[in-house]
Amino acid sequence: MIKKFTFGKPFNTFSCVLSVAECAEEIPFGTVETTAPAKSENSFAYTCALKPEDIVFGLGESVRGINKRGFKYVSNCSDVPNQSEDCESLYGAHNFIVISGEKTFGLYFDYPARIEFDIGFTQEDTLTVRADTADIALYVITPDKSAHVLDDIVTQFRTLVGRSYIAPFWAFGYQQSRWGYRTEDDIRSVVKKYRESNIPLDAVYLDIDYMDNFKDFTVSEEKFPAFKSFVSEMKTQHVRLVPIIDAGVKVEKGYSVCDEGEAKGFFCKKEDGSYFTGGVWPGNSRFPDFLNEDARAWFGAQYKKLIDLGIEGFWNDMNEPALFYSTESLADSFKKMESFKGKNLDIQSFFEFADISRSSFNKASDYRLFFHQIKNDDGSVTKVRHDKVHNLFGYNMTRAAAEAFDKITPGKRMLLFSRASFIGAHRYGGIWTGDNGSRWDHLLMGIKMMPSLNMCGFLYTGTDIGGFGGNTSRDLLLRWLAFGDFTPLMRNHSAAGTREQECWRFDHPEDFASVVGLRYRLIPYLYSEFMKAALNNTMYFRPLSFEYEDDKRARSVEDELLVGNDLLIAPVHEQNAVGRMVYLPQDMTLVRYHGNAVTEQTPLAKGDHYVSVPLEDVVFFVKKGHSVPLCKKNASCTEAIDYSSFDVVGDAPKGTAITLYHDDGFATDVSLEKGTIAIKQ
Ligand code: MIG
Repeated sequence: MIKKFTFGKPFNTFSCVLSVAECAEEIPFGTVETTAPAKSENSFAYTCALKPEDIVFGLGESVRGINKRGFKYVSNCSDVPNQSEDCESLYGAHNFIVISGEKTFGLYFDYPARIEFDIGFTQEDTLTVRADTADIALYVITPDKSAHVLDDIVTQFRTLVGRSYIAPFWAFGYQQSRWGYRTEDDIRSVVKKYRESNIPLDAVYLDIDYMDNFKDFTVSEEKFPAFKSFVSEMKTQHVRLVPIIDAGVKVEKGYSVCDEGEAKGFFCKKEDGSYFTGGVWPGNSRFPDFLNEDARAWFGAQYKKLIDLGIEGFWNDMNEPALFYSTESLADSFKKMESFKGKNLDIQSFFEFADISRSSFNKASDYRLFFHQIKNDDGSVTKVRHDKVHNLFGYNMTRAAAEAFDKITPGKRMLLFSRASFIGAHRYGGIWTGDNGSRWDHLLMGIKMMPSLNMCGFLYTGTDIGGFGGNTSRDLLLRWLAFGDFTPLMRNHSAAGTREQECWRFDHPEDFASVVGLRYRLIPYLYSEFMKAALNNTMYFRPLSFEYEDDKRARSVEDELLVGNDLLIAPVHEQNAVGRMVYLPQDMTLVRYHGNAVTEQTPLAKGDHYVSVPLEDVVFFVKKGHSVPLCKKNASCTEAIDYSSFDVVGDAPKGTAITLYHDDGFATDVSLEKGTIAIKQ
């Protein structure tokens, strides 16, 4: 049951697709205090008590545990190049939580600006959600069923916010990226090495260097003299190229995207009506007004330039939006620096001086300098200051692209994912989890983020495998790939200047061929479970506690996940570990994959087990009585996956019918009825 409570005049975020009637009853479970907006900050506060055994799930892309208790999180889409466990905000704003305990209920705060979730941080027995203005729609969701209440609440919520984005089949293959590929030949040699090493590959990413001077929707002729034929050359190798699109549009006379956007008034303006200018990769840039539907349609139409060259997928970046500086903050910095000139600096003032140049990065005051022109139903326009709707910017950039794809390539799925997001964006694209580092704790952080993202509708998601910042190592990359085998987006990505981390660069590339190869053996199962999750509004990754709700041990497990209906994974995430303790919430079969083959299937009883996992092995578990199909042979790309007959792992009685979801991988018109096939063993 979903109850809606409205405070003030909420901004329409379009995150919900169902309209729920206003509830006249008292708010159940908690209390809301509001104060007149003029009076103070924190004019909205929802408070409820937490019992010691309560778990709080949710918040999508955020740091720390699957259980969010004990910390404060702030939904405020942020460019966080050095994310760590103490970051209150990451790139996404996903205001959905579920409190699980004696009473289990979900809360969704539909609100487009900064909002704070104090989950037993200030006081361990209190949850408080605070926002600066009391214009909020609050949805309270209680279970309709008596069992699997967490799944039930999530499905109700997901029905409220609409079906998740579905990626094309090829985007379930292994993908290689690096900020640093410059030319056609760079990419050719990456692909060649993958093929030579028998490590499968389906896509290579083009980071900002493919563009002409970082100008969106251009391709550098110097680096890619014949882009269109290069795209098709790669496609004959079964590799798709996926270019990046940044939110900032370079200010340059004669650059059509800038000229047109300015002429049509589609960029964000300041109070005085002049255009806002911020610095990002292209230097001085304009920011498309993605909250204005005409601007959105216009920006979306630009993607056609690359689609016409054969491109079938994009990643949208820098759309928090990230701002290295604005004209105003830069002037301010210079003024401050000037004031230090000629002074005899003491060490304190030296530190202040040294901090000035970086103080313009993603500065809160810059987000108050520009406005959106929101079109109302009657055609009138409401001007809204950016900070009041900040968390909708990246979401609407993704929406701009997805809505345009429907027109440019009707009926065909495109790959699309974004860095910044809000609930609602999950209908238009996936997200990746942004700039992590080549660190063991970031591998674990990614594992823990997956179920929370799924709760919020983001199913097509994954981490930068191997780590984005810093230098990866062979062991870290192998362990990360063994987890990445199960994430719908399986992409290895790294930052410019870090150690190159394509799989074939490391000793014994055959070990990588086996670990990545397993992904391709499993894709029929993984894709099928993904599609079921998308079409049934369920989760692909679940914490153990969702299924084994009465099992106290299961409720505390944070580094194991259920993948679909049949599998459990317990990734190794510690340096030097040669195995790990695994808690099995029921009897299961341990499946070991080593050297391109299943080498062990051992039944294990419910309980704790020490499982040895050498670096080149992948181990996963199949529920007792279940079986999972594996392709008989390795495939070098998704197109080569053979669906004609399968091996199975697990212990379902012989002859048990196994069905899979399977389709052409491209059509947007999908349904479980149409896609279900019985497989041959
Ligand atoms: O300021 O395009 O998160 O994946 O490689 C950095 C360069 C901009 C941030 C993205 C990252 C990408 C990088 N971008």
